[in-house]
Amino acid sequence: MGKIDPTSPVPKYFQLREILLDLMEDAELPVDAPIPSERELCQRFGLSRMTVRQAVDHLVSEGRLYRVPGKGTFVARPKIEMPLRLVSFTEDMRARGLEPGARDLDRRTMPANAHLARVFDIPPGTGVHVIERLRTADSEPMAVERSHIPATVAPGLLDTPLSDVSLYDVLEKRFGVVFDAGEQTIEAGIADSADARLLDLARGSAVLLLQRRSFMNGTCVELAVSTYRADRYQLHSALEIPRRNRVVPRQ
Ligand code: 16G
Repeated sequence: MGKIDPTSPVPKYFQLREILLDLMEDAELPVDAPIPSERELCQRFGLSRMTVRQAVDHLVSEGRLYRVPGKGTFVARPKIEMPLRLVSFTEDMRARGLEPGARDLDRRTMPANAHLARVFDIPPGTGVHVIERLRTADSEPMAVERSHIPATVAPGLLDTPLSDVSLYDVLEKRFGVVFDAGEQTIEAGIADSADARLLDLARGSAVLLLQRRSFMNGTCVELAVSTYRADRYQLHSALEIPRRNRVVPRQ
């Protein structure tokens, strides 16, 4: 097991954080296992209570540990990597071996305001379906999704039950909508009280706010405005090498 190096310029709490992360990676501390108590950690690593608490607080706020009042601190599940591909929630969850779910929260058709009219390139006042659903993975709430789809693209869509059903599947099978391009904006946010309740989060928790536009033949067909749990999702992306740094192979 790692040791704290008192001569290192790396703060001691950070060293302890690294040691605990290593233990989690080596599966010595598997998911849902309790970590040693503050007192044990102080004794084992010769650290003050304040330093130990700082390391543990960090890991809790990073979503790597979770606290159960009166019981202790436990190892959290690894976060899900947010797909940067145009896949449906259903497809993504199934690929991870999780059971996708959708709970219908609200559905209505509303006249397009100026913003929606611009996004979909339709006259203001034209009908737009708004479908609000709570998405779950193995019954655990993960995201609140609000999909906007021009009514002309999918007339009668709201008559279809959309609980525990893939919207993209319905769009393809019933309305011939197959997306061929997409773009997405992701930003940090704070859960409002309604989303916090739905997502089983404390009010004011960090969330990821996503706006996705999905296109077919150059026309935007879906605008999804979604709130994802930041304690369950992380972003990972490959990095492109800028042209100036590319290694030119020798002849
Ligand atoms: C994804 C999409 C969402 C879409 C949903 C359909 C985001 C970031 N992504 O979650 O736009 O409505 O898939 O999933 O919002 P479904 O086919 O499983 O209903």
